[in-house]
Amino acid sequence: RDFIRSAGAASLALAAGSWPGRAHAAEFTLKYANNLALTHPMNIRAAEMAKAISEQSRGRVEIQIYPNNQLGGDTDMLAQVRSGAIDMFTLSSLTLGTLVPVTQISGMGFAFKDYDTVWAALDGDLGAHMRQEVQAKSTLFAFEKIWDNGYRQITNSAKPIASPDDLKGMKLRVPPSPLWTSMFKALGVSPTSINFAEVYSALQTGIVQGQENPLAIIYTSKLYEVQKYCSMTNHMWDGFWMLGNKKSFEKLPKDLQELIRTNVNAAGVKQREDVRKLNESLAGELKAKGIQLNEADHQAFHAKLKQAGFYEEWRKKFGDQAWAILEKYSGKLA
Ligand code: X2X
Repeated sequence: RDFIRSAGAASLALAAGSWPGRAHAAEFTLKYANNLALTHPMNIRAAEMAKAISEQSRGRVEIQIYPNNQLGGDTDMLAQVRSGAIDMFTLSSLTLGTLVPVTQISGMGFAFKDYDTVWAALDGDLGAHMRQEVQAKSTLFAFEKIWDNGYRQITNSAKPIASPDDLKGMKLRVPPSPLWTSMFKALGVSPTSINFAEVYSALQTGIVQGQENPLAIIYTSKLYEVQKYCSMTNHMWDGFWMLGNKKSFEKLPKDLQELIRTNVNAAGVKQREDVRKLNESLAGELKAKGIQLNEADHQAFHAKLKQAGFYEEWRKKFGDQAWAILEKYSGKLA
């Protein structure tokens, strides 16, 4: 908690654009937006990253951070980074799939058995394939090292979820992405797509009863204030691509592009360690906040997805080439 509290102050200072020591206007200013709380490791490491880039470029480059949906929801920020209104944006690979469909492939249910497998895939040819598609089919590029979100768990206000049958009739929210909707339809519910910016209020007002996210987000976005149960389904891993607007970066001198790339990727790797540690340590904190945690039957969820034809549906959508790369890491899914 001290780790979060102290670093939160650092990112607050930076978010206000008032980092001490910057004496003059920068030659190049890049706007970076995200959808997470200031205390989430994403913003803690982003604040450090921005400071390092400013110092190493001797003040020539300033990264202005707009955290916590300050510039709108994910759908708005995606439109802004595509147009160049903002220059950088960390977006879930699945929500990016509304623009470049194949980037949803990293969110396949139960695809990665552990973090070694996640990074082997995402830092390997699966991530490379996704980045090539982003580069080829949009005005964006994705930095090499994807940032971590974590394994996702289901929270709700009604009851513990042990198996898919417990989801019956439940009003669940998912982020905007065809794969997320398809996954929960396969599990037997009709999920509602809502940008993260509106999730807390949607839970508070009962528009939806539940949602799914890693523990680090449930904690840092205080969803424990509007949820009673958290069921450890680990139904998928999720990550955030640090996206850049191609034109914004082409304007920069090559040496500054390289300096930014090195620092962005270094911050992403540090953030992964923070998120893994946080996700592994928060069960006690969440219990203390009044959340009732329970283990869920992963086999039952995995079997339900298979029986519903979820894997077969997405193998056809992603195509054999991408699917073969995925199964190198996941093993046979469909
Ligand atoms: O929207 C969500 O649930 C979040 C914060 O995890 C993502 O950005 C995918």
